[in-house]
Amino acid sequence: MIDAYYWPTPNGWKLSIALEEMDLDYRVCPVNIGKGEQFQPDFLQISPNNRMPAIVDHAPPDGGSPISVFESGAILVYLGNKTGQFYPAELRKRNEVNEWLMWQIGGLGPMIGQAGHFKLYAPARLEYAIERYHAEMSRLYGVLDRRLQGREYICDEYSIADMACWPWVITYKRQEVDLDQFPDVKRWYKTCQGRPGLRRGYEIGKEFGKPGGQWDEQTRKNMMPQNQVKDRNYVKR
Ligand SMILES: N[C@@H](CCC(=O)N[C@@H](CS)C(=O)NCC(=O)O)C(=O)O
Repeated sequence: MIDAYYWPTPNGWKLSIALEEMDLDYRVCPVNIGKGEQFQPDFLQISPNNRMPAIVDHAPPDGGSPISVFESGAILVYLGNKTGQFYPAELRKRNEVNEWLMWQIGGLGPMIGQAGHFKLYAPARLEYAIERYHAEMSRLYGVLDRRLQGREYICDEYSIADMACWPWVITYKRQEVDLDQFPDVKRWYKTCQGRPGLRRGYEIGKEFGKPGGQWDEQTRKNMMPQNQVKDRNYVKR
């Protein structure tokens, strides 16, 4: 049994999609990030970065005591290793999956996140920041589009790299990305969407509410480190 510390957001969906695609036994432990549950001491023991997703695997492959994992990329690698699914064992194939997984973790996710932040959530409209992150996001869409030319999935077969990237591309409409400019991303996006496991994963926790829309005062406090500096003295500078 795996405890899935989760909230339905792009990073959270990576976990729920992997759990469903890999047909794993799990239970959802909701972490309402808008309400600040990522700062609960028990959760910080598992995820010291005060971010979800995280997992606790009560039946780890080595048969030992439960293992906790934070960071979505580390979780996908852990689950790929545990199940032997969507994470090829062969050196060169695994290396490619690692490259594209790390590309998502270090690039696509954070840059789309910043683009969305300045476009949708910043208290003031900052043209420079909006333009900078929109341009970087578009560049990354272009990189993905070129990679997908002549390929069904990001690597030889559907893998944890697709599971990491797809939940960020979902946001394309709100991010004002014209998917017609990236025809191979568009085709890949729809191919992934046709996978029953991915669709089930995307539905997990939809009753908690989807991200987006306006943030209320409490959410702004919990989700913005600059407010945490003032209000909780949690983040120091
Ligand atoms: N690098 C982390 C990022 C996770 C992350 O940013 N999660 C967001 C939701 S998508 C979160 O928990 N936010 C809570 C907060 O900002 O305090 C990962 O890939 O797991």
